[in-house]
Amino acid sequence: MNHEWFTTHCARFDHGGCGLKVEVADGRIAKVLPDPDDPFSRGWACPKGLSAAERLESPHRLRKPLKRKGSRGSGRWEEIGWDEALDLLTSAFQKAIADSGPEAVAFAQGAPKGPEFFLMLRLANLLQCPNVAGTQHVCHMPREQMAMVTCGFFPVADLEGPAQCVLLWGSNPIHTNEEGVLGGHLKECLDRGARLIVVDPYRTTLAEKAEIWLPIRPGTDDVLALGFLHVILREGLLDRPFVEKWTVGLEDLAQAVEPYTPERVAKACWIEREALLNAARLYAGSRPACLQWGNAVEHTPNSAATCQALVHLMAVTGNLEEPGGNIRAQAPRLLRLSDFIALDAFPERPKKLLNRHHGIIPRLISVPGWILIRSILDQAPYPVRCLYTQGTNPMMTYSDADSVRRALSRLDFLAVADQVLTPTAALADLVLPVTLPMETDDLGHYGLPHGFVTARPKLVDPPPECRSDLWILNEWGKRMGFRDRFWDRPEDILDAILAPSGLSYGDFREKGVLFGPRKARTYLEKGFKTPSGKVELKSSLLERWGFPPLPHARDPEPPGNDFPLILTSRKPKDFFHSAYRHLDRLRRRHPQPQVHLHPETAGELGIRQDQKVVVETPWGAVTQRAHLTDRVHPRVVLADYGWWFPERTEDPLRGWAEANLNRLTPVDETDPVMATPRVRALPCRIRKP
Ligand SMILES: Nc1nc2c(c(=O)[nH]1)N[C@H]1C(S)=C(S)[C@@H](COP(=O)(O)OP(=O)(O)OC[C@H]3O[C@@H](n4cnc5c(=O)[nH]c(N)nc54)[C@H](O)[C@@H]3O)O[C@H]1N2
Ligand SMILES: Nc1nc2c(c(=O)[nH]1)N[C@H]1C(S)=C(S)[C@@H](COP(=O)(O)OP(=O)(O)OC[C@H]3O[C@@H](n4cnc5c(=O)[nH]c(N)nc54)[C@H](O)[C@@H]3O)O[C@H]1N2
Ligand code: SF4
Ligand SMILES: [Mo]
Repeated sequence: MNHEWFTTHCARFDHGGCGLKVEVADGRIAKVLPDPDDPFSRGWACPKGLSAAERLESPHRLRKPLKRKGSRGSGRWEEIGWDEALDLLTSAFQKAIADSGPEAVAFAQGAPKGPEFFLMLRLANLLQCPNVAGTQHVCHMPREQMAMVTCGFFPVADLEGPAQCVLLWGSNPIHTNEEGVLGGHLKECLDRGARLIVVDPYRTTLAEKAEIWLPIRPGTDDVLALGFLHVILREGLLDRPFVEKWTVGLEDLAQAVEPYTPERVAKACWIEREALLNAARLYAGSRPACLQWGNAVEHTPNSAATCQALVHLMAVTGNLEEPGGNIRAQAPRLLRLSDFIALDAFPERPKKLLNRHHGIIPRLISVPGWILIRSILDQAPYPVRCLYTQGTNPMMTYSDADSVRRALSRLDFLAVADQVLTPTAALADLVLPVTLPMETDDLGHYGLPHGFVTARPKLVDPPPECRSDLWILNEWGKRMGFRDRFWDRPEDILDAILAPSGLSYGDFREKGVLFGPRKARTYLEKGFKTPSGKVELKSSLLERWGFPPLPHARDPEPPGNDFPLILTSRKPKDFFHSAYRHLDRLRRRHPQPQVHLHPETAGELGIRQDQKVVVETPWGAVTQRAHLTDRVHPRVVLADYGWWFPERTEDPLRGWAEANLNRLTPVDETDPVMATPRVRALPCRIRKP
């Protein structure tokens, strides 16, 4: 037998990053093990990463391009070749553009996976098409954009630095391993003795380890953040020299947080007043301290103000750009994103974005998914007729999933590139089977603000009729008439991205990871990248764009009689959003969707462990199994997200509706700056079916 070991980085099971050692025998992956020498994960990998071989060989995998045969969603397909597939794609898009202009077509991708999102933006820009939809408005952009307006960079928790205290806010890195590296770094940071504060409504393993756990009422992070600021400013716990020299707007901020007394905040957030005081004092009194914030802080219609207030917390405590605080990670030298996405080809882009029509922040790179869906349904401000999606499953991951279904069904043409036949793919006219990690050269973390890129080389051949996203877009782009703006081969794209670093893909593959330079306190030389050159506690940019320049919070309403519980959620530990329920190894760990509720609450409702229950909000009802646990407050329930059933092949839509959390999430109220709908903290009730 011919076999050999290789090293690579785990990819596309989350944002990726753990180092893997892979044995290839006779052209197949024989073994996948954690890589003890990897600089990030140092010998650790989760069950998802270790399922990489099963992912390649799964019987559920798409292996041929499929063209719809019956009516939309009927589950009848014809296998076709790539030439015909690319012709169909090209002619559908060309026809829509010729009839109604480039606004009539759209593209979409969800969570960041690799460089293909940016290549899709390139094609859209060359076409003068502003409609590239994404999930950034609920994923990182509220944090990133509010940081950009406040201090001009995205502050990354420096868990590798000398942090004395970690404030973990709505983030659970040992499950989600944010950007693929934070779980391991956090563990080491705590092992070195850093003190831990956790803000989470669920008593997670980390909450159990924490010195202070604030079991926040879901959706009140804005109030709590202002409460922290109130205590810190009132008690003079701020870093005065930094604040005086490097910030503007302290007086205004002090006024804005003045009403958020510990009493008021404790009542609104369902926490102890003393615990709040202790947490604010511990965080502000530890130097340096880092704030690791997660998705939960950007899942409410007040996402922008919440994130802004959290940046203020880092700033007033002097932790911005401080080793062990929240640093500005420097990217390695790579092709500039604006060049890669051919921004020059479409100067009108900002004006044409649907985002402008909805009056949200002008700097968002993608169109919030629900805004695209509204345009398809309302045909306003213009009708969108054709959609290409890659690496996204909007039927499961966009809010108000029933509207998504209606909108997708209404398109003239939908093409979906995926690895399996998802509920979204089931509604398509054309389904394209993609290659997976280890089957094609790939590069991770390009375009993310963490200061490194990871190599994910090709180790085995893909199934003969699968193609990489880069290949598909590159070939399609040439057929759309941009031969001179695309490449001969997809490998050339990776070389082009790496060229400024002086490395070829082959060199990079040998290195494994490319880090940017590590620098601290760059503001001492150049100031902060804001209009005033300082950290703007009162944001001149938000003001210029017509938004409130200071953070504000909304006191929550007491739960009503009809919906007495509060529903929240988190990412599935053993899956990636809606993906990978088809892998037995992972599915065995988590066979069915579960809603976590307190035994007292279950007792009142006469509900037993594992019983099927209806989870209902004012917007819809789904069924999951009751999981009784005292890790949640009796009035809070935490439901599973992303569930469909790949094994239900008798149903063309694979049971998409039954347990789908996003049939319970509305888009009727959204953040005015970031367009974030209410993803968490929904009024809810639980009943027997
Ligand atoms: N209720 C609720 N909704 C949420 C969230 C939440 O917490 N709660 N989280 C939000 C967040 S943070 C995000 S990022 C979004 C995620 O939203 P999506 O990105 O839409 O989520 P996924 O389910 O990961 O869908 C990705 C699809 O890509 C496929 N895929 C995997 N690898 C590849 C590849 O290499 N190429 C191609 N073409 N396809 C591939 C998978 O099979 C899967 O079907 O969801 C958001 N929606
Ligand atoms: N296993 C796995 N890993 C993933 C992903 C995945 O789908 N699966 N997705 C990836 C993506 S795209 C992203 S964006 C990241 C997200 O990763 P994280 O930022 O860690 O986000 P979540 O898991 O959604 O939620 C984190 C914590 O928020 C808590 N929480 C729920 N509601 C609230 C609330 O109202 N306030 C507060 N303060 N906390 C609350 C939850 O109990 C949970 O412990 O994970 C990435 N990694
Ligand atoms: S934590 Fe993420 S990067 Fe690490 S092995 Fe698991 S899925 Fe892969
Ligand atoms: Mo995300």
